[in-house]
Amino acid sequence: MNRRRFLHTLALSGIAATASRVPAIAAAGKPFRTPSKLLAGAGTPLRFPADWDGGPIVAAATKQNVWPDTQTDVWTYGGSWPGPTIRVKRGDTFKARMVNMLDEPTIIHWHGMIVPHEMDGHPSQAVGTKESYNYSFPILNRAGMYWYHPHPHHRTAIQAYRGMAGLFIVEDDAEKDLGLPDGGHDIPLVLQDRRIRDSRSEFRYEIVTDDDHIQGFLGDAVFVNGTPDPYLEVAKGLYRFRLLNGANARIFYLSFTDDRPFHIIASDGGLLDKPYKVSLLSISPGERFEILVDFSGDDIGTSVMLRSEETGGGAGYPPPQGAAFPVIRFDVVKEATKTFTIPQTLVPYEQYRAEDAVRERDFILSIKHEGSVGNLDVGHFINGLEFEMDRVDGTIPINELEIWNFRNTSLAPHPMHAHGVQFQVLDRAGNTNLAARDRGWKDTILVLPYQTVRVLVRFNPYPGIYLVHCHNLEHESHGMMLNFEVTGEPTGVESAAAQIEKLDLK
Ligand SMILES: [Cu+2]
Repeated sequence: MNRRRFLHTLALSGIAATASRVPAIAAAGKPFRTPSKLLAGAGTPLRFPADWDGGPIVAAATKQNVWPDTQTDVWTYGGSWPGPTIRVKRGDTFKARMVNMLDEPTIIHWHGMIVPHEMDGHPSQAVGTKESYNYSFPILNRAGMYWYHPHPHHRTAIQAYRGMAGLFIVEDDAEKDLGLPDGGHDIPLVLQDRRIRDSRSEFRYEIVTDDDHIQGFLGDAVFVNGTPDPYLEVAKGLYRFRLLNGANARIFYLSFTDDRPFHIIASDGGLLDKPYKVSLLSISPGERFEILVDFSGDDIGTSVMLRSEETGGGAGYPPPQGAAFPVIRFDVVKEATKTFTIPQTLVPYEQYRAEDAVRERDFILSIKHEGSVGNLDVGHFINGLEFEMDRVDGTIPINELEIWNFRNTSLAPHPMHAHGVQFQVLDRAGNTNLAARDRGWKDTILVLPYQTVRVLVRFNPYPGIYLVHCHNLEHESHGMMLNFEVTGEPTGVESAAAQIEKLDLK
């Protein structure tokens, strides 16, 4: 038994130890439909969203060939399933116009991007049918993969589920100098799950069971870049895969079917200081990781599957979410025409120190569930509060380092996301020896059941109203979100170049 299997066994034993505390979630997770044809060598070629053309980003109900032979009702940005990929360079000014052709309000949030409040997609900025919103902001962020999705109050979950999401990729010189795999060896992988109807005419979205309320909405089919049963033909070489968990609620526990190691090179806010070798990586809704995967030792004609493993659940462990399932198959079909190597080091960055923090604040994460099994009344809270649009729940002086304690007192995991900032993990369950997945710049951090994760946070350069919320979109839409106001004078907003210099956002 290797170490990972042993940990899973421990996790399973955790269920028994905490069974009395987990009445509703113990049987959670529909068994995942296993697309066996993936294993048989068939499937659907991985699709790639088109690059954004610079024109209006129109949110609208459309029909798309999600499956090659079927028209499916989805809501899209720019008529693209998934949304068009936006590529920008650090220091540029990004300008775009969002046009709402849905029958309900919407607004775009640029997840992970440091932007002025007016550009952030706060739900109070949502615009109605046939209205538009103009965005313009300098690109301050480090090179990395960010993303954009809707953020209207109560409707984020359904709009994202219907298909509104796209990638926002920032490039910079520090990244370019590393010579990482590029071109056809630089592949985005957007992971999502859906419940599908037999007719495939639309995706089902019905929040019905206790588990739907407590765990969030879990699908019974997985999609990568919107592709069902996906496979990708690869060469015998090194690949950079950029992973986004764009699912509403599902946490993926990724490994390869041959347990091969791979290297994590980047997290939410871009490149790490060096590559970290792992063979299992969990990714929760809203998070991004970039990994290097080497196929150079594989024989042409062979395949390896990226899968999501089953987990045991229990206190301090990932929750059970059904059986293991395949995510995407890689078919090794040819020799590589270009050779890439794994860098020894990546891009250094300022490491925050706990002793420099000027205050701490608590975010108590809780779920209220009352009533009988099968008919629970469920609420999701931060510090006992549900979101109110016009209530400001805290003020944070600009440019002061704080320690935020995310204390999960509930039986569900919460991927906690802050707007307007990239933060760093201080410790998880008191352990400052961080796993690779907790290193680097983060904007979304998974807080497991009954666990405390502490992060170091400093807002700069923009004052204004921002949000902290759970990125389990059902939890968020049920109100697990607070407003806070960053106070003080804006710093360094004369120009993007000046801001980058002052912030040392390497
Ligand atoms: Cu949550």
